[in-house]
Amino acid sequence: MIRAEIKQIARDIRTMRIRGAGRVARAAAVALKLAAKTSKAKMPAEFMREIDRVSSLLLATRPTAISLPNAVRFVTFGAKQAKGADLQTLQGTIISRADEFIKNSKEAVERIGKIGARRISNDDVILTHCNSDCALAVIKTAFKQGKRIKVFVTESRPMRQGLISVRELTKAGIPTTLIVDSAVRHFIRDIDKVIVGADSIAANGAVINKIGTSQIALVAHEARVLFFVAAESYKFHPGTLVGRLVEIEERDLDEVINPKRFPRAKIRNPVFDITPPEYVDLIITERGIIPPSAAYAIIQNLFAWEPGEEPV
Ligand code: RI2
Repeated sequence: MIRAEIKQIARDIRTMRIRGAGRVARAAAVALKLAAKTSKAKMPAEFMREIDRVSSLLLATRPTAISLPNAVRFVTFGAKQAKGADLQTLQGTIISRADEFIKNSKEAVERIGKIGARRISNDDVILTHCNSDCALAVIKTAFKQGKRIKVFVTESRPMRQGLISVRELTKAGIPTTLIVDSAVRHFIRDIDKVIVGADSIAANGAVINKIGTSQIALVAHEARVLFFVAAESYKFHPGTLVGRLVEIEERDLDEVINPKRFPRAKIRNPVFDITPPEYVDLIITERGIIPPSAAYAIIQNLFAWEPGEEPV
């Protein structure tokens, strides 16, 4: 039996009450910690079965952001390795790994803000898409450092998470302009730098992010405007090293429009797209700034797995 609070976290991730690849990952760590803390299991094997069930529930919520499986893997790794450990040790391991993940994740966003802010100059006009804590950390840190900047934010249909960014940026006192997604090319000449987040980054440096990102990258490329991605290292996708393709989530059609209004039309709602590495100038991670071609090395360094074991 999975506890109601844990099921609620999974539901909140699925319905996007909890959203943003980093927040989703941290929520998964919280859910696993809760499962470990409240478990009534009497035996280690029973406890690990419960943890597996909670992991599967979490992993089934959203398919694209690799931050979620990477978080589950990080939190459960120690317990899975601890063959023969007693129940208390296993519980303790899950709880401390969850705390560690959450702490590391928050610190990573802060570091990305500081590292990325160095790439922002006075009088820069920045464009961001959707709502990414990492991208906004860069912008807000630069502004706090006293850099005079202005920000354009795309609405980000269908869920309009751009409005969250507008609220956050204006609250911080940053001059912000809201535009619809299709206005990017119209305004691109006013923009110095594009900064977006990522849900997954493939071994070849391709960036999977909110639908519309790749169109913005194309427009930026054409206009020779710099295109930055801000992402923690747990957004890098280990499976892509062995040829795994990243699944692009397609969500409810109701998010686009009530399908009953157009009964004869097919409606599609993919919520992420893939920006090829050629359009990405640099990736800002908590470990430093890398070109997209270094994604392979990051994945190799960070995600160790046993020979024969499939990466996530
Ligand atoms: P941070 C979001 O996905 C957006 O695509 C955003 O760019 C990305 O996660 C990364 O966000 P969704 O959950 O982790 O809105 O930087 O579908 O906050």
